[in-house]
Amino acid sequence: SEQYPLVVSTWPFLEAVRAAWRSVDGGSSAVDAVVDGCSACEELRCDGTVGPGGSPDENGETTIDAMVMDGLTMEVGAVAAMRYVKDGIKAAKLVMKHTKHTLLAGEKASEFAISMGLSGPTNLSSTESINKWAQWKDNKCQPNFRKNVLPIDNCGPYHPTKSLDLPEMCSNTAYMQDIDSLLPHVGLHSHDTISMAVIDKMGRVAVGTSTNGATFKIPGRVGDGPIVGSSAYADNEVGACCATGDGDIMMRFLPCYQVVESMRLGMEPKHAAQDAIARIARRFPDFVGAVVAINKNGEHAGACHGWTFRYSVRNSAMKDVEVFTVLP
Ligand code: SD4
Repeated sequence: SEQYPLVVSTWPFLEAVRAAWRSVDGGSSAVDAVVDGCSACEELRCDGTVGPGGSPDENGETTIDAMVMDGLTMEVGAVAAMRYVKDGIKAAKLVMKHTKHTLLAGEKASEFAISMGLSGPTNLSSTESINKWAQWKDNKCQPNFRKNVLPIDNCGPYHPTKSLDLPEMCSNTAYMQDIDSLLPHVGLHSHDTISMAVIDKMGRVAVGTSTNGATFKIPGRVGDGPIVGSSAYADNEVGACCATGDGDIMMRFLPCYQVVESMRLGMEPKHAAQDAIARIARRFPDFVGAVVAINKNGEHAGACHGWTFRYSVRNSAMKDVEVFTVLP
């Protein structure tokens, strides 16, 4: 069908989508194209929140959550809170291809990745991540992810995602350009995660995710990135889904599993995406997040809550990547 191949990604990560498109248009498998696309984002350090040198945790360290899923075989590989190795999506693929496991975590994930030939140990900090952390650390009232603890200097307690009017800020282009100066909060930037879906020329579907997770998270925190069915899900029989947003909330609902299963039962991508987001919003009205759904016909649709979402699409009918905007 002329709907294949197809590449879809959260946010306007144009270079990542172009890299995946070159790969899949050249005949690569959906899995390999997803790895090429997400690797491009890691190398470019998309947004300063993917790959090395992004979002530091409470201790100032950058770690990586990543996952890849093959919708043909239903194999998954993932790494969580991986330290000292910059190639998150490649590490995830090594777990998928060379182990019977699905998810490796922490330093042991790093040891595995290095043993399989990825470079490391590497210091994942950058000047940018160190400065960002130092500024946060110096602020006695710094917002953080701890709750039910005595606030420092009576400054808290904080509810990070509640302290900002995100939809308004997202429609403000200054916010997009100069995120750090406007963000007194922790957690989500406007686009902290690449999650990508590809359908290759043979109609095989794959998804992948790579992220540094939430900024100033408690060390050890694992988000939705490496959780299958949460940040992404693929099934050749149906299609795929990619998610971004507040992983601490979203991973309780497996929104991407929900989207794919709803499409399996006959829902259109748009309805499936909206339904998955609505299920979360009913219980957590303040949550911030988005999903993008694709079916096997190459139809795509997004839904979001608490912010304006943008996702990228490339297929053979397009001259270059196109960006779609979804309003909450
Ligand atoms: C996380 N889902 O670790 C990621 C963050 C994200 O847009 O997607 N931000 O919670």
